[in-house]
Amino acid sequence: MKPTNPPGETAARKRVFSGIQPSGDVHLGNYLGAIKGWVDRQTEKDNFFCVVDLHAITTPQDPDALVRQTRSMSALLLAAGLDPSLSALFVQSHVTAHAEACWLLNCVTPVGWLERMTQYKDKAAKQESITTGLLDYPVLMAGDILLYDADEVPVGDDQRQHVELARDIAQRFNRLYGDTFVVPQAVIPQVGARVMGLDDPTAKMSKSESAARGHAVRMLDGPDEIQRSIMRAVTDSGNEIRFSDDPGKAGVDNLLGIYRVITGRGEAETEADFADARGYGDLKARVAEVVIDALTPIRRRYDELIRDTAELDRLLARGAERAEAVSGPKLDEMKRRVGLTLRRPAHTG
Ligand code: AQP
Repeated sequence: MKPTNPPGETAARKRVFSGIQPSGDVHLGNYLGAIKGWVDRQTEKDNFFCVVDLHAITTPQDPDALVRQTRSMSALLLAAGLDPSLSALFVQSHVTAHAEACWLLNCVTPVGWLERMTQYKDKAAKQESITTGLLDYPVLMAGDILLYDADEVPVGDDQRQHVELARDIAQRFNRLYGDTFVVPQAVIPQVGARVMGLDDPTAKMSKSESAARGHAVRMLDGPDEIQRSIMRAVTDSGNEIRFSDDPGKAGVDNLLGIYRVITGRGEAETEADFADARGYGDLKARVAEVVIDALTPIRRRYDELIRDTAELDRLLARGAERAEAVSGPKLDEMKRRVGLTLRRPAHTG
């Protein structure tokens, strides 16, 4: 059962699913590449957003920190504007269908498909011992998406390959067992889909690097910290402030991209805004200003929300109930399709 339209509305709203890991510090890349789009379009869609703690444990996590970070991430998404009356927000491990769906999908996914994933290869190269969980990360993600019959998966550019894999898995399951899943589409923003590190504009801004000095603006940084990070951003030895594909100008291009997504200005308008700038110092100062203006209200709302953990937990429980109402029947359908229908008798004695 898919559409959940408000009364009076006829055409089914598109179903949206996306997730974010409660690991490391959330940064400007996560905000501009994913979270901002979720918030801006939530009135038009039927939304499910998930704090993916099962994904987080594919790399080692401190157990107490994981609990704290799962709440913290949830509070941050609400502070950024996710509205629980429009969007179901829940924790992945609260809805057991996700782990079960992953197993069923594992059994139709060739291991070669997973070994080809760029993110797996990058992360595996940095670790001495690679877990099965890390390899299986994209199948768990496919389960997340397919359980909700999501039409759209709004993500940053780094997740494009994983959404394509979810499509391949859906199509293979549909072929083997009959039409079961909607084949989802990745929705990737035109600008902001790959925010680059401030210390190295050739590599994407990343959670695992965000503790490193000068790499990222973290969503909960205060104004001074934001200002310091942006003023230190690596640029080049020139002085031209314009968008460019030249790898040597990637730092300036990145700063202009950040400015453009936050202000909603077009490319030409953005360049015109800096026509009177006196060098890169001016560019950085103005970019810092718009970032501070965007993140300060979010940080203030977060400080309030994180104090009331009981209310936060209640909201997440309500989100999980809404998620279960959709994913539970879908998991039953998957089980039926593959032949897991033998009922266990109520009594053994
Ligand atoms: N630099 C980025 N620019 C634009 N979008 C980004 N995303 C991540 N980095 C950038 C998008 O943020 C969403 C949530 O990310 P995640 O936590 O699920 O995944 P992630 O890719 O693990 O986050 P990081 O920052 O890259 O952490 P590391 O490097 O530790 O794995 C996703 O939609 C993602 O595309």
